[in-house]
Amino acid sequence: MKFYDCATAPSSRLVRIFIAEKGLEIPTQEVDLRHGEHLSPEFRAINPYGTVPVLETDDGQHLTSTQGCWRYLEAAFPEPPLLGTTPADQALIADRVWRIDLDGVHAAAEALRNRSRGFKDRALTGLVPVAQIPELAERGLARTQRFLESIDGLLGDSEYIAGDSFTAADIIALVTVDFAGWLKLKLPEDAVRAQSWYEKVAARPSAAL
Ligand SMILES: N[C@@H](CCC(=O)N[C@@H](CS)C(=O)NCC(=O)O)C(=O)O
Repeated sequence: MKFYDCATAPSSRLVRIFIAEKGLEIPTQEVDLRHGEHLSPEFRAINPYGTVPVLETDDGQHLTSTQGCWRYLEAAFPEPPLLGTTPADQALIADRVWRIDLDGVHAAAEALRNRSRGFKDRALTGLVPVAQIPELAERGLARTQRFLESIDGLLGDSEYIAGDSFTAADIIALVTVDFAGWLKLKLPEDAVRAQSWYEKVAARPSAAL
C-alpha cells in the first residue's frame, strides 16, 4: 500500500488520523499542493481528479476519496472498528459523517477557497479553473459557524459524536473544528459538551498528525 498525503490538507488528515488509529504504518508520499504537483501529468495518472488523499492498494487500485480510503482500511484491518460493527452503528456513523462533511468540511472549504489569494481561480478542486465568488466566502463562513454551534446537539448525552466510542465521525468533526480555526472560527464558549469532547479527542496521539 502507499498513501499520497499533503501535510496541510484537511482531507488527507482525515485519512492520516484513521491510519494512526488503526495502528498502521503505510509508506507515504507527500504531494506538494502549494506548487501544483497534484495537477502534474504524473499525479493525474494516479488521481485524474487532482486531489489528495489517495490510497494505492497492494493490487494497484487507486482510491481517490476519504470515504473510499476509510472503507478499504476498515475492511482490510477491522480492529479497532472506526466505521461501526452493528447495522445501527454503521448507519449512524455514516449519517453523522455525511452531515459533518456537508455542513462542516464543505462549508469551511467554501469560505477559504473563495477568499484566499492562494486559491485564486481555484475556488473548486479539479482541473478546470473556477473563479472565486466573495459572496460564497461569506456564506461559507456563516455555514461553518452554524456547524460549530451544532456540535453540542450532535453529541447529545453521548461521549462521542456517534455514541459511546471513538469513530470516524469524531475524526471528521475534529478535523473540521481545526479547519474552522484557519478561518478564525471557534466552538462557542458556552458549548460545554462540545468543548469537553474537543479536549478529549484533540488529546489523542493521532490528533497530533
Ligand atoms: N471529498 C474529497 C475532497 C478531497 C479534496 O478536496 N482534497 C483537497 C485537499 S483538502 C485537494 O486535494 N485540493 C487540491 C486543490 O486545491 O486543487 C475527499 O475527502 O477525498
